Amino acid sequence: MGGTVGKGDILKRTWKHESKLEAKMVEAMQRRAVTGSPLRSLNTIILKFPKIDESLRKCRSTFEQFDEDSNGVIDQEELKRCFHKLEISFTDEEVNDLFEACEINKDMGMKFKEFVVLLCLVYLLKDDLSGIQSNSRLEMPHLEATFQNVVDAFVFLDKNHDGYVSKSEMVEAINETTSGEHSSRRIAMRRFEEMDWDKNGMVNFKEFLFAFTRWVGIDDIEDEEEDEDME
Ligand SMILES: [Ca+2]
Ligand SMILES: [Ca+2]
Ligand SMILES: [Ca+2]
Repeated sequence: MGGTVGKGDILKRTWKHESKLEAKMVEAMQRRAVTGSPLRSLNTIILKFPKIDESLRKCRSTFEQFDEDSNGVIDQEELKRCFHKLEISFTDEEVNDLFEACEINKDMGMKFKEFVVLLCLVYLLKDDLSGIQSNSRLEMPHLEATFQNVVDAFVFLDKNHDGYVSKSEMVEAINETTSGEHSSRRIAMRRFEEMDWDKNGMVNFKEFLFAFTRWVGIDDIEDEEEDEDME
């Protein structure tokens, strides 16, 4: 089997976490992984793309609602009021961390896609972050189901449950799907490189989310290249 988890994964895992938030993200993901993923193949995820896309698009109205001055971005003050309405009471530090985690320029505010990523991170972390009561929900049931699908997809790919998707895990997932077609490794590599933003050889949940939103198609059309390989 070509998809075993190599030594490199273990070395990279000991890298210092970028931030407290990233550490929380990895912990949360490891906890979710304990119960495993209901997904059995990459295809089951891909089949869900249209539904996920539709559900994420519905967030657009939420985004517009919180973009109070309708300038196309949500700034930090608008976000704080947004969290307030969702009954999430983050500290300023946590809001800062979230902005940083999503690599959002604080002066510019966040665009729709970054908002989706941020909400999904909040969903993942809602059991950990101080501001969210254990009984607090995002009040968006369809969205929670969608975010759960995304988390399941990540857990499916993260075979060794360390909170990161490594290159070999990606190859393994693609190989299972395509039963060893010779082009599959190349496709897996390309998918992986798309995901691994900071090129550190591991994909964390945040990187996965940004790639995922692109795959399901909530991005602007100009970003769509020859993406037929997944089908
Ligand atoms: Ca705004
Ligand atoms: Ca892993
Ligand atoms: Ca990375």
